[in-house]
Amino acid sequence: MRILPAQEFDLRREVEYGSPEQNEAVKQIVSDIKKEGDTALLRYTERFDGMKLKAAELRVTQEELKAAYEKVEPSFVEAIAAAAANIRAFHQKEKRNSWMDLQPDGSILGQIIRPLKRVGVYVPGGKAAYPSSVLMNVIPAQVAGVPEIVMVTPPATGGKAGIDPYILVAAAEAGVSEIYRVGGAQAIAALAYGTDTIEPVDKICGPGNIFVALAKREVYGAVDIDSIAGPSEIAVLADDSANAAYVAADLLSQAEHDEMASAILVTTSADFAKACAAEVQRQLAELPRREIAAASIDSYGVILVVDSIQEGIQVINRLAPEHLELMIEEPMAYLGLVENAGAIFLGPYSSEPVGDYFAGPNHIIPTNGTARFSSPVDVDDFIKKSSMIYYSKQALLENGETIMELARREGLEGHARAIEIRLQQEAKADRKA
Ligand code: HSO
Ligand code: ZN
Repeated sequence: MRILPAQEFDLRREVEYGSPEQNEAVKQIVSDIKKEGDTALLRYTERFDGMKLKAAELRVTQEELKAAYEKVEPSFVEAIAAAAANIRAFHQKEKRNSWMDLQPDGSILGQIIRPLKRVGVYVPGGKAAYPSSVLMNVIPAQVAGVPEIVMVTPPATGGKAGIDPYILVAAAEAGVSEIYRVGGAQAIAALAYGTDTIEPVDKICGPGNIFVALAKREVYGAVDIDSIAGPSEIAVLADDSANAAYVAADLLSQAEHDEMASAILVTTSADFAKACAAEVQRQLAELPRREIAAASIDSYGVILVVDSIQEGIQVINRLAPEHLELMIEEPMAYLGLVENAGAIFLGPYSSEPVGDYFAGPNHIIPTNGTARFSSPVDVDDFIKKSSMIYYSKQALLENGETIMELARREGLEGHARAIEIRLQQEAKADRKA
């Protein structure tokens, strides 16, 4: 792993996706699904997934869900249920309530919180089909109160026909039973615009390949979408009190996700930098996914040496990493200085996979520096708010002139008169009384 002084590293990371040809292809698919519905959906499923299906076969049956349980280890079912319980408990704390505020003049102002009605969760096929990500998308929507959650996933996994049983079990454990075997841009378009078989949704979330990401961008506006997730990132801030083997293992835990994942160590100790670089090499050689992890470490991995923990935190704040580990002697003392990081792991026992799978917080976290202005997926992503205004007569009489002044300043006489007519009529009625 390269070791550099922090000043010599460009902290801005930009990962761009999507060629013009890919964009064109996605536009075509989306428009075909919009026009032809199921017919186009089945045609693209045959073309891209090699599965010739009838419309009636698109939905995964209850028997298939039951059969999936036979194919996975009972210990997996227990593990996923335990994780789901922790994730649910954490997200319950995020829930917000509608509120109303009674004003002294008798008006009532408030905000009404409602869940979205129908949400679609995309689950990719192939090597990035993570049961844990099913939980991370579905559970916040459920906690928000979304009554209809539907899942789509390609009908073949890693070249084999059939949906990964671990994905089906995760869905069933989370409580999702409406599942369709469709994937790619065609699945996103079907969710957005609906077909005879698939009812349209209000929001689409979940990770996918480049075609899925481009399709989500294409249908945005007709439906809401989640943010487009980039490759995983980890930054570790360590001093020489840290355990180099632990830090190296945590860096590799994210490097193994993707050749484009980024693992960065920021450290106050040149000796620790060397020890950690050696550990990364040692552990990398033993890692089953060493090819992916090595590619990530070679292209995007770096160890930055800084003079102080404060300087290290400045570097972190500029990186705005998806995950940050504070492997320093007194992590709590420095927590307040961290401004930009999607998820912060403190101390030697809070290894990142604890958060990826089990602790409770969501593992869908802003990447690519977007932690500067955005947040991990949470219950708020699945609600909408309505403002509510009940104005009393007293309030309108007291404030009517002010409102009219503002309206006339904007040249909107109709607005002013909507107020004025009330002020005049109420004054007349009061005179009569
Ligand atoms: N670290 C990944 C999430 C994940 N890890 C899923 C394992 N499975 C992105 O935050
Ligand atoms: Zn991970």
